[in-house]
Amino acid sequence: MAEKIKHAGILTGALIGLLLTAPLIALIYLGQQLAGLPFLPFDLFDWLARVTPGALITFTIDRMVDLLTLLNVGDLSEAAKTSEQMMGVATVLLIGTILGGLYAFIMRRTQAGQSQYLIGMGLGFLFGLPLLLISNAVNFNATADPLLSLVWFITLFIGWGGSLAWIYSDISDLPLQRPENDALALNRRQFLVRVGGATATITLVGSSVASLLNQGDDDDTRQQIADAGTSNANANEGDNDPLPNADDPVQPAPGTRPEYTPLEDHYRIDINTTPPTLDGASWQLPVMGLVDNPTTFTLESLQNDFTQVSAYITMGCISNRIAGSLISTIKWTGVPMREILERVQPQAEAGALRIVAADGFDEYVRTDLLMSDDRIMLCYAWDDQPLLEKHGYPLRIHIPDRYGMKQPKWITEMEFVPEWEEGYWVRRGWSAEAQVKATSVIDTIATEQAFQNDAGTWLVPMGGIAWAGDRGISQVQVSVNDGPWLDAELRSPLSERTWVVWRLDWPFEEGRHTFRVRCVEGDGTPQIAENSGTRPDGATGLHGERENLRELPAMSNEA
Ligand SMILES: Nc1nc2c(c(=O)[nH]1)N[C@H]1C(S)=C(S)[C@@H](COP(=O)(O)O)O[C@H]1N2
Ligand SMILES: [Mo]
Repeated sequence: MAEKIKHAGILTGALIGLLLTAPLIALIYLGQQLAGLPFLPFDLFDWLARVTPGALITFTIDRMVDLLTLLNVGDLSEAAKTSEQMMGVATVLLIGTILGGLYAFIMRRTQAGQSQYLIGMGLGFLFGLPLLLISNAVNFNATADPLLSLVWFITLFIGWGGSLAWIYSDISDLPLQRPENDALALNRRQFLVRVGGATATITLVGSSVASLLNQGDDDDTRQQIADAGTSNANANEGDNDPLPNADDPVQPAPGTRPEYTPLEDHYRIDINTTPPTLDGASWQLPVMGLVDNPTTFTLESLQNDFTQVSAYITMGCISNRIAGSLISTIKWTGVPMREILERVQPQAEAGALRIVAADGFDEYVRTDLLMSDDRIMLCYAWDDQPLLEKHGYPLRIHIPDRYGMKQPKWITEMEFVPEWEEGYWVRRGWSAEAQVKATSVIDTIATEQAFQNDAGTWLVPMGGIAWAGDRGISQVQVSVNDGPWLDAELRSPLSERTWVVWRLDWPFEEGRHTFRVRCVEGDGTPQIAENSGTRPDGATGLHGERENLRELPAMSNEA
């Protein structure tokens, strides 16, 4: 009769599961960096974000943004990405922990001493298989051979399960307390500490090597960007391509955000933890459906066979809060959509264009709108260089006056269909039209740069931006402590599709003040003052800043 083994507890099993999942993730990361294999934790998060009901995912993202705002994290869209990535890794750790506990539970229940390795490896397989299927469905970046991928992950996950069985059985063989007559023997706790040490070492070494490789990649892309030629990002600094309003007498108040967003600072929002990687040379854009002349375009033909147009454009995300950072201005270059329409000839019954992107994102644009707005552009360059991967390489669309959610990146297919339908975010409860709401923001109250006017009055420069899609800004006003609305000066914008920089030199008064800003659209429509959150139509409400102004630094210098 076999002796009954005293199996370690479920918590111990869970702990072993956790300890083994950390190096597992490190090795997956290493595989990504070394061989372009998919990084499953990110794919898992991307997939979760897709299958989770819109309201729940929006709620979660909103809470996350709240938290990050509270923590005062500098770049919100970057930070949001980082925490999404952390959530992906944490989910995989959690699954590994649960499976470790489950393994211990099975062992205690069945006393399956003989088949322990089979059970462990089976669990490893069950762990890996769904992740692999998910990755297969959502990952567009992995460049590795799918067969290599299969072998790699089966080895890793079965190895994970085998190690789980091995460590668990070793630990179950050990006494809880060290036997008094054997100074070299370990007890369970000491053994676990050793296991922890070993897994931590693998995790650390694996992820450090992968990080180093990753660093190299970043340097490469930066080099490519540098090589790509002239950049507009420093157009302010007076190189060969000055901004069109460089000579405007109204200069931004010190501390106003850059009127032209440097490419590397442009906000980024999409449903991917890492952007799809498309090959521009082999990429094709079929424009099909209800058209007389279905045509497949290459990137080269879009760049060479059609008119090239450029425009300074401000884009904002519908989930940008009042005074949030999910809004930027950059130079867009591409083909007028009109010329594509002329080529393919949409039929009378083509009610809308369905645009499909490489990441599974889709949007519909009404044919009427495409026909009536010549500014709609298929865009292949930002800041005078090919789109960066994260911003939609090789092709994205620009539609004036709409939030970013209506403007797919990484376009792979266009199809004219009979009727307009709800696109990706609309199906998840966001606005069908997503027309930009007027917004105005105080960027700076530059007490440090206060100056005296001819009459000897101290003036504090303050300023910021105002934007109403393509509808223009006719007036910006500031009110101090709910007093009268003072007119700000408006700098001529980079284009009728960009934000307007405003400035007000305010006669200094000591004390605790609340500054509030509002704008008026080009046609006289006032900015909506009533507060409403971002969902579903985009945020409204006035931005305010509270400041406790003591004596000005400049005034004390004077004294
Ligand atoms: N294919 C695809 N296109 C997309 C998205 C996406 O998730 N997938 N996100 C949209 C949203 S919500 C915004 S705000 C803009 C942001 O573009 P940017 O990241 O280049 O600034 O891209 C839009 N286009
Ligand atoms: Mo967005």
